[in-house]
Amino acid sequence: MTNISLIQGDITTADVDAVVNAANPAMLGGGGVDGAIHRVAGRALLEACKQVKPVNGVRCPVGEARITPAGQLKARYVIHTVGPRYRIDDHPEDLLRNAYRNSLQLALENYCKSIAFPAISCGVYGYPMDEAAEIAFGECSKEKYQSLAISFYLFSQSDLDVWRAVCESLLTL
Ligand code: AR6
Repeated sequence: MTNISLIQGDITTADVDAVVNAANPAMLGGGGVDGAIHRVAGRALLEACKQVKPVNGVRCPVGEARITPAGQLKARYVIHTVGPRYRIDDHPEDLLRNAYRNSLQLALENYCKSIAFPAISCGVYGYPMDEAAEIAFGECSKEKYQSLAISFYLFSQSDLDVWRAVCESLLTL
């Protein structure tokens, strides 16, 4: 998994083509990493999100992804995806895998060479870090994404430690 790196820090500082946002279906901002991205990206990101046509108030269903320009971020694009709510949504593992898959697919379609992910669903949405890390690595390590430099931004040292341990355990399988 030489194209994958783990970084402890704030994803809004990532110098990559696309930053992935752990959004909600309305895609108009929120708390956590979503709030941080919108704060740094500014008004232009909110306006770009509003351009995405909602269907019954939903701009991005759970497990899907949408791409917009990135406003004031260093990145060119924000890829907004919605992870599952761990104890509420059925088959959260499939939905989380879809969130990664659809984000990576959009990055490739838009000629991105690098992409940064937060730990989707691991905050308010309650997904256990270790289970989420396993799903993330499982999807991101696929051959078809080899051309992408993929970084995971973990917010705290303890989150980074969990992801690193999961990554090492998968490498020794
Ligand atoms: N950089 C990197 N990671 C961060 C940052 C940051 N600046 N800030 C928080 N995290 P969450 P979710 C980590 O709750 O669980 C929003 O309100 C955080 O520590 O942001 O997918 C949306 O609008 C955690 O590990 O996303 C939705 O309503 C991870 O990012 C809802 O929260 C994800 O936590 C989505 O919930």
